Order: sequence, then C-alpha cells, then structure tokens
Amino acid sequence: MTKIGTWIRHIGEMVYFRMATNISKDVLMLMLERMWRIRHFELKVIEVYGAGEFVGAAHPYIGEEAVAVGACAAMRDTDYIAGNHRSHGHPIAKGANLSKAMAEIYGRIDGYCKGKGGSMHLADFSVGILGESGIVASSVPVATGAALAAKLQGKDFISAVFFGDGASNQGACHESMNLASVWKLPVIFICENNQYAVTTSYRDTVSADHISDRAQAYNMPGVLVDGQDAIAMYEATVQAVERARSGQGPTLIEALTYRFEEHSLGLEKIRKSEYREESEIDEWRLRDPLDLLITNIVESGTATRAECDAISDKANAAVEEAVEFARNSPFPDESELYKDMFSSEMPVV
Ligand SMILES: Cc1ncc(C[n+]2csc(CCOP(=O)(O)OP(=O)(O)O)c2C)c(N)n1
Ligand SMILES: [Mg+2]
Repeated sequence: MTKIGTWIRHIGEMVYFRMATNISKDVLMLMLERMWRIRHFELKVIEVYGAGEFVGAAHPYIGEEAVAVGACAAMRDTDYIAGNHRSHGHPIAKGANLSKAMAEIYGRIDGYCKGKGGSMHLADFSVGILGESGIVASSVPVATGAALAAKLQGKDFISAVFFGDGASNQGACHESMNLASVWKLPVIFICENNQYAVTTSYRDTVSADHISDRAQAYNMPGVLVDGQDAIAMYEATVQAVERARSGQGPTLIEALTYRFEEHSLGLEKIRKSEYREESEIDEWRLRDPLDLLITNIVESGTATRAECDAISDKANAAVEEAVEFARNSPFPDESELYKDMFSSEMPVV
C-alpha cells in the first residue's frame, strides 16, 4: 500500500493516519460546527420519522460525521462532492442549507428538489453538492465525470465521492478508479468503511485486507484513515486535494468508521445480535467522533468546553428552525409532477 504522511498509531488491526501538522482554530471550529449540525439534524430526523411526520427511507449518518466533515473542510466551495443513500451528512458537511434539506426530506416544495427527491436526493450546485443517490456506487462515476469536466475545461476544481464498503465491490467503482488513474483526473475516492453493508460484514465480501490496498492495482495512493478522527480525515484529504489540483491524479482514502444506528429508519426490526454484537457497538461509541474532536480542541487550548457547547446549542437551534420551515412548507402541486425531469444546463463553476 502506498502511504502518505506519517503513520503514528496502531491499535489492533487498525492503522491510523495522523500527521503532526497545525490546523487553524477556524478550521477546527468549522469542523465542530458542521459535525454538530449533522448530529442534531440526524437525531431530529429519527425523532420526527418516529412521530410519522414523513415517509420513505432515511439512513442516519450518526457516528460517521468526522469522515465527510474532515474531508469537506479540506475542499473549496467550488469543488464538487457526490454521495450515496446515507445522504444527509455529506451535503451538510459541504455547507448545505439545513432548512432546504429538511424540507426535501419532508417532501415539501421548498426542499432542494422541490420535494420530489426525498432524503436520498439532496443537491446544491451553489456549494458544490452534485447530489446523493440511492443506487449503490452510482455516484462514483458521477464524481469521476465532474473531474473529467475540470480537466477538459482547464478549470482547477476537484471532486470527491463518498461511498460505502459495500459499494467498493461494485463494477462502477472499479471502472471509475481505473479510468481516473489512466487520465490522472482530479478526483478523491472516499470509501466510508463503516464495517457493514446493511447486515453483511465487509470481511465477508472484500478480498483484500483493506479496501485502500486496492489502490495499488490502479496505481494511485491508498490511504487508511481513522474515520472517527476529523483531524486525521482533514489531513489525509488536504494531501489528496493537493495531488488532485496539481494534476497528479486521484487518491483512494479508506475511512474506518462505524454506523451507530441501524442501516435505515424503518429497519430497526433487524435484531442487532443477528449481525453485530451490542459490545461491538459500545466499543465504537467510546470513539464518538464528536467526543474525540472536542477533547482535542479543549486539551490543545484551542477553545473551552463552554465554547464547544455553545456551538452545539447553535446547531441545535438551526435544526429546530429547519424542522419548522419544513413543516410549514406545502407539498408540491400535482402540476409539478413532470417538471424538472431533464436539464440542458450543466453546473458552471
Ligand atoms: C445497486 C444497488 N444494489 C443494492 C441496493 C440496496 N442497498 C441499499 S444500501 C445497501 C448497502 C450499502 O452498503 P455500503 O455501501 O457499505 O454503505 P452503508 O449503507 O454501509 O453506508 C444496499 C445493498 C441499492 N440501493 N443499489
Ligand atoms: Mg457500509
């Protein structure tokens, strides 16, 4: 496996990437704010779904917040991301509007896709969110295509795609990585290895020890990162961004992480013990990404715990506002049904 940076910690099978660089207070606090926004957003989604306020699926990102937030903090607004069915965390990490996101989940006209897409279709080109998708691995070629556009247009934006350990076995994923490497495209493949695809452990489906090992076959760097550590994700992505923007081509980042909740809302009926032990969940909860970042911020003297709590309160208030906005927005009219099916416009950076 090609390594970037310094490998400083080894715990059991896991190898953590963390360089000893200084990160500005602004970046640390931005990451904390966005992680709190995702955590409160997802907790609220679970609550209102339980109360029957919206229908359909929703896949909580709780426990994985550091992956998208650390990665997006290393990118510009004009860089693009694409994501998957676990679809709220990536856009919020890139700066999505919480009210429009919540209204979309509620299926309302003021949502990102006028209420016609739902939870798995949040997109906002103005901050580089190309969109999420419920078709596993389908966003990998989309982000690769955006990177090809950058190259063909001679622009300096880059793209990144978030996909799961399950998606990493899909053909579309391998084809994209191969072509991206051949054409040296400015794309970052970020595999969120949260250990399971619904109820199947990645150890039963991935032939390599680590998904990042596969990078070697595509002649690109493969980096194994502690996905619970926002700073490690940020540092790994900074290097990948630099490589992409300077024309050196793609990087595969495997973020080791864990989903604290069940695969999707509505699937709570799956008995956890049928595929994972409670003790495993408890063990991972000890490495809650928010706790890790707050500890780092407080112990490094960057900010006080009270300041961190204030950021949480502010994020919570923004989520409450978003829910009120969604509740008050009307459902789309029937006349909207066949509108917005096709677009002749490409997003322009
Ligand atoms: C092409 C395709 N096959 C199957 C499914 C059903 N499905 C939805 S999510 C999922 C598991 C995905 O696992 P992973 O990629 O690890 O992402 P995670 O849910 O763990 O974040 C499956 C099989 C689908 N949506 N699309
Ligand atoms: Mg998974």
